[in-house]
Amino acid sequence: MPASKKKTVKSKTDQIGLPDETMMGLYSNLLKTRLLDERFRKLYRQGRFAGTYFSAVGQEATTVGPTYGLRDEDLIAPSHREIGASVTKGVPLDKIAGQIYARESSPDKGKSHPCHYGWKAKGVIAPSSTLAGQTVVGTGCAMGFQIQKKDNVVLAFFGEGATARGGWHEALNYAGIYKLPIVYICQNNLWAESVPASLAAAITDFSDRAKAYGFPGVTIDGNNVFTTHKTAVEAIDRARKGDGPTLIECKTYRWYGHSEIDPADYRTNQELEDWKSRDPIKFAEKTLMELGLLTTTKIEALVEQFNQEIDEAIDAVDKDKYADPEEAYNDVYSEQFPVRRVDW
Ligand SMILES: Cc1ncc(C[n+]2csc(CCOP(=O)(O)OP(=O)(O)O)c2C)c(N)n1
Repeated sequence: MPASKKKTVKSKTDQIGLPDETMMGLYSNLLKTRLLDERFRKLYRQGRFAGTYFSAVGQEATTVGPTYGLRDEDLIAPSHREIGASVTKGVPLDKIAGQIYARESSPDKGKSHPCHYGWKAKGVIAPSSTLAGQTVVGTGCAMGFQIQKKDNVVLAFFGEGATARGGWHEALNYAGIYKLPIVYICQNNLWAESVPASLAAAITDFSDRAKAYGFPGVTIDGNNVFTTHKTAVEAIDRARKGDGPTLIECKTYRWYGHSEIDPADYRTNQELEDWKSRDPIKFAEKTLMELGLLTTTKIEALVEQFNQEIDEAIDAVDKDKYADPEEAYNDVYSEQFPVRRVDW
């Protein structure tokens, strides 16, 4: 065969197309998110904090990949399962744990749900309890960036169930018209509580919804962190250049119930086992080991380091006191709420 016709076999690194440092950074954030998430599940079961806990175990690559490499000034508009976005954006672990424990030092002074992670200094907007609420707020923030002529972007996260909400469609329609700098990331984990995706929409690929609003939609493997990162980077570049939004649908799966109080008995063991065999962490580990970037010893060292950071963060918030009840009135309105005490 003439030299010019020879097939060049690309190395694995070339196939992935990411620098070693980026691949390792992605993996570290995946691992830290998994360890933190599993720890919160355990603490909830021990009765150490109130409410419930929404685990994102199994879906970490959908949040870590897109968030990795963002600027502090770029914004995250999260829903209830984006612990990985906060970890990757660099929100201090004691702020994340503070939210879980609803203590005085928590970002919202204990007002909201344990999994409503927000932290202004790192550009994570506090989530809204109303599904897709932060898709609307995030779209407004993207409009703000455009008006201010800033080349920052917003990443808005939600589940496939939330895409049925009216506000979600209005937000995407608006963003399409004005070519706003926003990337919409749908985590299609097949279930919205106990409602299967097939009963929430008559389409299989939720990225199809983008067609109606005049911008690109793409469906990807949400358990491959290298894919979620690369796809998001392309969409983020488009958004920064003023070319408008992208809708990325990540096919993924949550391993546990909707929250810790849900036994998830509406799904089959087979379905769960199939998805567990596609664990995003194990996939990244296998890839990095094949590339010679990771060893079992290195993994053990990272686990030890992250567990220590998690221990320290939890010890700190555990000792903290609950916020004064009057904090409920603060940071709610732009001006101080006039009523300081209510006698019930
Ligand atoms: C408007 C509204 N309806 C219902 C709820 C209660 N609720 C919270 S999460 C959830 C399921 C959301 O499913 P999906 O959007 O697919 O996200 P997932 O939980 O699967 O990550 C529901 C029904 C809510 N918060 N807001």
